[in-house]
Amino acid sequence: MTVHDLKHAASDSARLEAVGGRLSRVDGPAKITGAAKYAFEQQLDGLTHAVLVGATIAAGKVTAIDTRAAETAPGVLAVLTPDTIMELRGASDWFGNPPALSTYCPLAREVTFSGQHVAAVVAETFEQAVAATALVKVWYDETPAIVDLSDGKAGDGIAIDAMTKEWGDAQAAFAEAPVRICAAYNTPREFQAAMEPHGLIARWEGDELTIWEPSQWLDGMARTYAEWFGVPFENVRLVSPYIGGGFGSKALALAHSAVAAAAAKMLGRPVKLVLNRPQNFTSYGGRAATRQTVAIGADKTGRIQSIVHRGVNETAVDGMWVEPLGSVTSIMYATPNFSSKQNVVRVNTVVPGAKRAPGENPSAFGIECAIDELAHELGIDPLEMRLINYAEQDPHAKKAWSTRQLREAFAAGAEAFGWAKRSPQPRSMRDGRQLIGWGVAAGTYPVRRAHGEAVVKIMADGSVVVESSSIDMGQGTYTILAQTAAETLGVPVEQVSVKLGDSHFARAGVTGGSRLAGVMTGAVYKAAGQALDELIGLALSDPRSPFQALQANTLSVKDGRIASPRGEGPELSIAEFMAAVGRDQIEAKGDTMPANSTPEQRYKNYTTIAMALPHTEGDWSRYSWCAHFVEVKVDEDFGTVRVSRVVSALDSGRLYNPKLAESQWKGGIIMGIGQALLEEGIVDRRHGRIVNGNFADYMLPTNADIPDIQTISVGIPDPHSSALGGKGVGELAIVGIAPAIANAVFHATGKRVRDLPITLEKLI
Ligand code: MCN
Ligand code: MOS
Repeated sequence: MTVHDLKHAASDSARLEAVGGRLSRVDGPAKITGAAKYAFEQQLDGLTHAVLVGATIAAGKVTAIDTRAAETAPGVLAVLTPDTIMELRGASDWFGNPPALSTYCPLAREVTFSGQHVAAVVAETFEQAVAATALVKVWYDETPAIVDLSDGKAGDGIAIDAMTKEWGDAQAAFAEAPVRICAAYNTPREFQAAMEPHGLIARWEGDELTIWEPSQWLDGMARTYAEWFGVPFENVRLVSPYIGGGFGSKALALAHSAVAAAAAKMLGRPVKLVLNRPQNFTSYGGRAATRQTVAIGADKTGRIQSIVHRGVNETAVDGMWVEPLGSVTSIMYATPNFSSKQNVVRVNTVVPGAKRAPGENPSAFGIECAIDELAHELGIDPLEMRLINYAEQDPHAKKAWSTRQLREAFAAGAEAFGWAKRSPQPRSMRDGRQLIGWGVAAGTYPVRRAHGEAVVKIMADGSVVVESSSIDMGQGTYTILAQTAAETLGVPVEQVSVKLGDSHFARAGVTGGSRLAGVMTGAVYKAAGQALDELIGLALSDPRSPFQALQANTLSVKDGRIASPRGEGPELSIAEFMAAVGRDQIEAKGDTMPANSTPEQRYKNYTTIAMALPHTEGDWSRYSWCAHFVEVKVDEDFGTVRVSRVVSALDSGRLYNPKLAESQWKGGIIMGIGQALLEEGIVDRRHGRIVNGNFADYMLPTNADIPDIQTISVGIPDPHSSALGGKGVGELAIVGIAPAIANAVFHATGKRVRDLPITLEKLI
């Protein structure tokens, strides 16, 4: 331990294994040594390989496909086209709404985006399948594509009424405000860019389907497969113990998933299909490109009188994605008058999807830059500006915050960063030819809640097994659930093994919206509590129990040993006790659903998102909060921007494991640095094609781009947010970091860049 670590340990739980302890990732050694087996590493007998053929146009019809040459190529087992692939049934959406069409074909006849799957080759080897795809000839009847939001054909789009938020008279109050700013902010198409690609291995045994596929939602995806193939939900088993990142992209079964599962059924052999890197940019959607206009009217003291916000995001021609752009705008600052509206515009793209903090992330880019512009206009320090307009309650829901340590975050962050030493004028701080800029921005993410289920088993040897069909894609689920079970049962954490990533374990809902940790610690706490009650009940009442003679009404378990709390009578290890009473195991299944829930409600809770609990339910409005302080250095001659320092103070309530929460926050900050300076999906205007769909041209931050990042936890336990008092961690820190950088760049250069990413040509 370094001195730094010790200092942390003092404020966290003293015991590593307890909830709140800085236990290292329990899955770490398996990952470092290569023992962890990822989905595509399964070795199955008779495995075949499928490779997809993607459309080379962005809009039009497939008029003909010539498969003859491919079919006779070495090793080829089948060439699938819209005409030859088996017919699937339509599946319900993630709310559980029934499908619009009764059948589903995952290979397209009507092309709505470049790269859309139109055919697939299955062969004995991967190389044979790749070679044969080059022999598949596809003819198209091409029609003009709407390439992106700036396309003249795109139009204003469709108004999404559900996104409208209004109170007071925002337009009139804005018109009358003595100080006004109004600006447009744009974010480009961005991608989740997880290291592990998408893909799967599908195997049928009779009408039972096993899928090895990286997944953020085993139960939801199992439902989709079951519906596509018309088999009972229980017949589908998804396996996904390790995942190389998802960032929102791996929650749904997608067209390529359907192709592989259908091919396996048709051939009667297991099929492996893994998307290549370019296909990972077109087979599922990243963050939609967005445009926002933010108008703020204030009085001369900086008090906001009105916010008028208009947003647009791109969606697909044949699918709907709404990126809620007014989500942060409507809650961050107190204002008597407010109006936010949003449209979506259809363009020829794959349906955009969830990328870490969908909605909140671009929303914060708009409002957190705009507030900085207002501060500059008024000559008020941007941190002070935020305090002047601090929202003491949720301005939209008009409810009290469950907990909001944002003021504490501003104070702690400013102190650690040295904000007081900032000189207010742009271009007033420099280090030789490097202009120095300091920027601040806030972030937030709602506490999304749902019910969870877990099985906890106390084994004959005293070990404990926790089972859940939830997942760990790197956040730390294995570790925090081991800590929760260890603390609740009073056993050393090394005796606990957590098994995740199998849909035949106790059910779990989606790992999205930063909810899993709160949901699953609650479920494991409950199941472990039930297992403990059973253990103690047995010890007190079983005739074979050495404790029975004590006539006690309770016992305690500490460090895996059972004893009377007053130290009377025997003391036995759990293993000795289990032997004495002749038990193999004690098993408890616990869930946080209301006791009278029907099986249908339980099924719906785990396989759809329809039963999530609103974050403004009851008397409280529940959010995590953060404040980012950023220093940038901008080269005066070249316009290159480097982030040289980040200090972020964050309120995620109680932390289950501060070491892992810090790592999550830093991950979000790093991703936010990428968003601010590097990431941008570029569309070729002639063909509507993503031209930088690879890791060489789609720029992502590397270690050399990332400075030392300091994170400070300012959270306090929030009893209204989760069973153990934690709020969400996973997405919080990616919210607000890009505007903090944009504001720092303005402070350094005097130039406002309102289009992400902030590349050097925009500064020259
Ligand atoms: N945690 C904590 N204290 C809390 C809450 C969480 O210590 N009060 C820590 C735990 O280690 C927990 C982790 O933070 O495992 C994340 O918890 P939570 O905020 O509940 O988020 P989820 O477990 O639901 O994870 C999903 C979230 C989302 S939605 C995206 S997107 C995202 C993210 O997590 N994708 C990730 N973090 C990611 N991290 C990795 N490595 N890879 C991804 O794809
Ligand atoms: Mo996260 S984008 O909600 O999976």
